[in-house]
Amino acid sequence: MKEQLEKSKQEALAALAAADSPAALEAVRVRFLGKKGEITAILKQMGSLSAEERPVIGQLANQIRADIEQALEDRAAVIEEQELAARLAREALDVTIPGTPVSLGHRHPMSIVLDEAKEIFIGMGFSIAEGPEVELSVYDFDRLNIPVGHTVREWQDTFYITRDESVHLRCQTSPVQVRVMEKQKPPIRIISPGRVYRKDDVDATHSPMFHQIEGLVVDKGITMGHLKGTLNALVKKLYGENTATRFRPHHFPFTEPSCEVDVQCFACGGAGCRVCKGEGWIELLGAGMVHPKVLSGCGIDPDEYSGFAFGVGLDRMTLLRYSIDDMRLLFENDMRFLRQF
Ligand code: 2U9
Repeated sequence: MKEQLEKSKQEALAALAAADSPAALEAVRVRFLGKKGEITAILKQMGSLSAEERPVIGQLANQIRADIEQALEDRAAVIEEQELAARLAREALDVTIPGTPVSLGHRHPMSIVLDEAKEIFIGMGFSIAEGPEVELSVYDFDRLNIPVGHTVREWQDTFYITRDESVHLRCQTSPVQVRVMEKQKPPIRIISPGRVYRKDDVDATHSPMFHQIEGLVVDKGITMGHLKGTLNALVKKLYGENTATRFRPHHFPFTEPSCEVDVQCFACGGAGCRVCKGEGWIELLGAGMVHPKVLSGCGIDPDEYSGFAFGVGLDRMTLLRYSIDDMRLLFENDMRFLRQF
């Protein structure tokens, strides 16, 4: 029996040395120390031993069981360590490797100029208003004193959505102001930047889609003086404190009186050059006092309130600002051009 026990012990130690996973270890434990294991089976035969042999074999069996248990524990520790090392190697994360750089874009030149204009107007107490690009002709034409038969309502000028001409792509952002006037009582001080559409052929100064910033102020006692003060402040902030302006009479259906505003050429100081085409002045925007018919059409009493409005092409402002001589560059998304800003 003693030999049997020693043999089992040797076999158990050899099996443990060969075991390379917790599952293999468990199999060895069951094989030798389990209820039906080899050592247990040997111990069950102890009844056949003499009274002198029994304690000796019993002690030896306990010793061997303890040795195997100890060997199991040692081997388990080794396997655990090996598994951990393997897992660490497998899941190694080198936090010192430089990350993949995220390539950040930057603002389009028109966004830069628009943001600047917004800042200036917000500084003067204006809010920003937005509205739909697909607009009802009632808002874009009728309410603005542009009756049926006016040239901008012609098919060659306007992108109509419906055959009855009641819906079209807005050709100015003025309907945004109309919508605000309908909802809000004066005082009103808003600008409405956005895309507008006209059926123009593309060339260096025209595009069927361009951008406007329009503004509207309505309150009691608003005069042409407020209009001039506001637009002069805008021009000086955009083009420098010493920039001179010129207000010329003009006609718009939605304002009366109306004017166009020129800035003295910032390239030549008014002497005449390529930028101002020899004029000394550059046309920048249109403006005027809101027509009484427009006010009353939007539910505002023209005897109580008056207002001024203006419109400026953001594209044109951007071309002037950066001395760009072709509008198409703003829309072509050529990175060689855009990267310069
Ligand atoms: C309401 C009443 C009046 C908006 C105005 C202009 C003058 C103007 C164009 C110039 C060149 C825009 O970029 S452009 O095509 N605009 O000259 N726009 S007054 O007048 C309004 C707007 C809304 C209710």
